[in-house]
Amino acid sequence: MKTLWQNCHVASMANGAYSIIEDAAIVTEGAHIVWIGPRAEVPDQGDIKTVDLNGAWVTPGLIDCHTHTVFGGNRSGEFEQRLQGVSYAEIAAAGGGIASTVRATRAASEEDLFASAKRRLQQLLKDGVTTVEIKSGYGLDLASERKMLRVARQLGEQLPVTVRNTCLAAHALPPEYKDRADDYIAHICSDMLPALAAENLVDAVDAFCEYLAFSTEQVEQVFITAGQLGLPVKLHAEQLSSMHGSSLAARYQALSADHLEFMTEEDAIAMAASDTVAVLLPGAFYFLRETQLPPMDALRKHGVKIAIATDLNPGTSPGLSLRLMLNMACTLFRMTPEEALAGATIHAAQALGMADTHGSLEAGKVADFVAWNIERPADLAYWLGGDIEKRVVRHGVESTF
Ligand code: DI6
Ligand code: FE
Repeated sequence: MKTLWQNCHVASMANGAYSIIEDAAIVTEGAHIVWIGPRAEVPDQGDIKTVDLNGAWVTPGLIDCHTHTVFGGNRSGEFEQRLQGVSYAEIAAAGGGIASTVRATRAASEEDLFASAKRRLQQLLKDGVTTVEIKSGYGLDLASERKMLRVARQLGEQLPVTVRNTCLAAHALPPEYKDRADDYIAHICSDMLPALAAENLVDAVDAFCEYLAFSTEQVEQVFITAGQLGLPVKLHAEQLSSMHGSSLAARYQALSADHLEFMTEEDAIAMAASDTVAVLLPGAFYFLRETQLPPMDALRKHGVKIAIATDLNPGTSPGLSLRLMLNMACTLFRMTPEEALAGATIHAAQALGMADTHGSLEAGKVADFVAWNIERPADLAYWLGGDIEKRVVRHGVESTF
């Protein structure tokens, strides 16, 4: 059965621009879009169900392409410490930071992790997200990384959202490998990644390339293993310092390099050549009170595609609204609302390797879209959070919340 969605305007985001269609219509069949264009030109569909969208603006379903939604515990105490002047690096060096979330995540049951992650994910969904990436990386041993990735898979089965799993075993050094980072990387490559991939728990592989995490040489070992397993790679790079991890990511045809405040123009040139998406995370920039801006001019000059994500995590970005991140991308990074929306739709889809099927509204693509009760597309980046009245359609079916 086909459905005709009409009485709406569309920002299709094809080619990374609004690509506006006023007084539009969308025809879906099953989970896919079969026709989209001006309402006056809809081809005769015969018997069809019709839905009136009351003049709403329709965009692709939002895609949050970088999150750490699954974790145990709470770090608001560290937030208070940082407000007293203790730095993120100092907290990490004293055994807090990522290590404290690792302790809490290891101690949590799969059921508890699912319940807390579900509450957070529901916030994102209520904000129009239809696809989300979820990273592991707070387990740091095989059983705990498996537990996190199983919870992420379950979230995708039980909630109206497409979940992509990323294995971030190379997020931090677990305590049992203290001063033995090379050994931990070898364990990831010979034991953890092959086992988790064999259990179909991994869609992509990520690492944290940073002086307080892993070196480019260590990250490269992880990338080589991912390649042998047929998995695409991504990288947390140049968040706190410049190590040219983003150039390394580009050499390995990474889907994305993420954070990037300290990247150089040479890194941008390398990323453009490999069509690696720059995922910018204004929530982490804001929450850490970072002052070094990502090099927006170099990214634009060399045509690097830019995505925006929440980085939802307990330490550096407890962000539960992707639309709020669009606003921050405009205010803090001087992006336009149109660039920001492309960053949470078509460019985010590319950062997950899904641009052929998701991220824009075109015939043949998956029918994931949101009909927003707004006056202009820029309103999505204008309001600071809040709950905009909307209807969310996923796989051609309206979601209820
Ligand atoms: N960069 C981040 O911002 C998060 N991970 C990473 O590699 C922070 C994770 C945390 O502090 O818990
Ligand atoms: Fe992150």
